[in-house]
Amino acid sequence: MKKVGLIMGSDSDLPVVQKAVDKLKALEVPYEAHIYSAHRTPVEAKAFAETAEENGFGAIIAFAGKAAHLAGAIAANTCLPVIGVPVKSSTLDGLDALLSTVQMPSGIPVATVAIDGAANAAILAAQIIALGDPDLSQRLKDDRAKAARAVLEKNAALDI
Ligand code: RP5
Repeated sequence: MKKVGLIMGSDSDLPVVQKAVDKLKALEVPYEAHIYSAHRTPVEAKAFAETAEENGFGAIIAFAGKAAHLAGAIAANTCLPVIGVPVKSSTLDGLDALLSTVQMPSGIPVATVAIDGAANAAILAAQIIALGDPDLSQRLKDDRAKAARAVLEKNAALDI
């Protein structure tokens, strides 16, 4: 199975990244995580993106806060699908990171999820990998059915 790359701009992003790790583990999707910054380590971030396809990755999730250029910088250097997670790590509550991540120029897409939306990023990455993996596709369907059951149980227990 293809791996998911998890690239974060700083170790201060780890609590958000962990939510994606938890979801990928639950779905049994292999992943590899690195700290590469678009600004502090641009050479390493570029090298990762340029070699990601030959290194067995099928999708990349990039996590960054503040002036969040990481997802765009990764996307600029690979044709693999890139998912951006804007991280709430500043006095602007993550809106800065959201706009920096989502407002990509035409031709270089970044599939941007919600601020701190790490679980959805992991699910989306798994859905991409599942296009070539029927077993993973079934696990995603089971996971969604489980989530629906949880809501319906809460509905049945609602007493206000
Ligand atoms: C971004 O700047 C990182 O992704 C992080 O969210 C933010 C702050 O980084 P630190 O100053 O905490 O290392 O590049």
